[in-house]
Amino acid sequence: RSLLKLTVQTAVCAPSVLRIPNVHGAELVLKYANNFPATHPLSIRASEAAERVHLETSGKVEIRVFPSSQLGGDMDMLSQLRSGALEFLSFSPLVLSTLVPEAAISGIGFAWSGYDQLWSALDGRLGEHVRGQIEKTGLVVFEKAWDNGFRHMTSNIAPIVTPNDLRGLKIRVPPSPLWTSIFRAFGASPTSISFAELYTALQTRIVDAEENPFAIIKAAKLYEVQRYLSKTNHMWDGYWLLANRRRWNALPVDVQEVIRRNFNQSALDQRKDIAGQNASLEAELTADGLKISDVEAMTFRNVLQKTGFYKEWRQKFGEEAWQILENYTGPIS
Ligand code: X2X
Repeated sequence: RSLLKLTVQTAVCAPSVLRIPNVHGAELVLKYANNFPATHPLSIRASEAAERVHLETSGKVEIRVFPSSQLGGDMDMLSQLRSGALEFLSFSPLVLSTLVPEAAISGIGFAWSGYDQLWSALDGRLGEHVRGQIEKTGLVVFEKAWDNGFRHMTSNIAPIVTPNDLRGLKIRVPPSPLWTSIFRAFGASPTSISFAELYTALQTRIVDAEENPFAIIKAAKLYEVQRYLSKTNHMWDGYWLLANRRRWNALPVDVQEVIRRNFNQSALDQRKDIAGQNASLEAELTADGLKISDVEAMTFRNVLQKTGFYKEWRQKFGEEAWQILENYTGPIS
């Protein structure tokens, strides 16, 4: 079945058939969602991909974009995706680990020397391995991961400069065991809160601290409710673009190709956006009122080593995945 060819033939043979009942004129209306602000490059580039799909299919395929947790918190969106109520979802590999434990491996603390190493791993064997695990759960995952970024810690209380500054700190983490585990290892008091509730949780002081990449801190205006930022780069997080398999398999193969190609392309565009923003955001966030400090990353990593954090996660991820990771990063534990 080919929707595109079918449309062309229909157009040639019987133009009147082109009056399609849908108000937008699309034959296929699909939904895409994420938890990012609409102004973040992830949402902007996803909308661009949807527009290109619309154009390339001559208006027959419309992908409606729902940014900013409009369809619910992380776990709600994941269940909508699994049930088929939602066709596409950009999802953090760390949060996905509640379903696919090995997906979180790219987020292990203080593992990466930088983006070159990270993208070669995710575009290479590590990404392939993780996508294989994701597909086993019945989801479809596109090849190119999107960037969220290297994460930094922010707080309302005091600058976080040494690992000791984390002791007893009420810090929000996204819902994922790896996140809770890393902040417990530092003696902090982590609480899992969906991104949709983060701003309010900080504003009402349910928590005093959080951690996110520059681009999110900017786009979600977290500087309005936080005073200090420490450039910890403690872990990387990104997004896989997931699809519901049943809904995906129901699409004509040529439509699948157009969607996959355009979203993979937008992922690469979005990586460049984040790289560009990273260069200027530190100055912007300072102007927004955040007091920014540097940290000695090694002192944090040493704590993780001493508390057995790496040992524990190596066991959880399994030797195969860990070896693939270390082939890119060099020995971590
Ligand atoms: O929830 C977060 O902090 C965010 C937006 O970075 C993720 O989706 C992991």
